[in-house]
Amino acid sequence: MPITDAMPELKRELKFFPVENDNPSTLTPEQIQHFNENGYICPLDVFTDDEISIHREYFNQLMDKVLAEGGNSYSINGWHTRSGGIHDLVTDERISDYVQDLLGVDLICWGTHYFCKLPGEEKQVSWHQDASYWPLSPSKTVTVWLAIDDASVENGAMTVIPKSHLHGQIAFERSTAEEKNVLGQTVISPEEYGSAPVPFEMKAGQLSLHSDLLLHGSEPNTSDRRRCGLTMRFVPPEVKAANNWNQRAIITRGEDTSGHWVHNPRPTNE
Ligand SMILES: O=C(O)CCC(=O)C(=O)O
Repeated sequence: MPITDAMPELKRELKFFPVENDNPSTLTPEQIQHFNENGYICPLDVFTDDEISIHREYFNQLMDKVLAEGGNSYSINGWHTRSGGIHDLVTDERISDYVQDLLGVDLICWGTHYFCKLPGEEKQVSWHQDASYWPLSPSKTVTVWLAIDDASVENGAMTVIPKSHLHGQIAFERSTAEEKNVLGQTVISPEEYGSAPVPFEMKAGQLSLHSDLLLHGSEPNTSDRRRCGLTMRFVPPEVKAANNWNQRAIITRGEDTSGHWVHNPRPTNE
């Protein structure tokens, strides 16, 4: 299948924009150079064991509710506008400090999604570029992947192809049923687009940062340990969204200088 345009009413500019920041406040210049050259930074420390265990307990309660309603461990998608606990994570100053060094002083979070692989689960996340799924332009989303549980190769850590973000949009196919893909697209032969795959092995409470053009995916969880991560998607105000995706935003730092994004305050009715 050829590359399709997820955003017919707005022509998308899909290429990597290197970060230019000579005076980072939290990341080191070497980490920013690594992001530009490889498309990611991993791992970074954020939450203590005590802090992340509170966020884990919060997720456990959300998931109990979702499972009781017939959902599954991937159903908690886009809940940042209705869930105080997720709102608190995306507005955490330590996370904003990291993201600010890549995207600037004005930050918008437009999406969140828990990817929770249960012990022994057969589902995978097939190789993909986030930007191919999203009606956004230009391709400047940085994803924070926060480890809610420890992530290792055995329990299906997210794995990336370094340098693949430098190829612009890469052709993909619709995933087959046999793949058991959590999502819907598959890039064939990812190894052609960068260096050897790197698994993001992390301790709970650590996070990674990746470009929306970086090829990544994850294998089934062959262990008896759950692997849950929360993705949080951040953009600078210049990024525009189609399909009303601008309605789901939280301005997490600074202001929306474009006036495009609709800010959702912390929900009070949880
Ligand atoms: O958590 C995973 O296994 C995949 C996450 C992912 O695909 C993403 O962050 O876009």
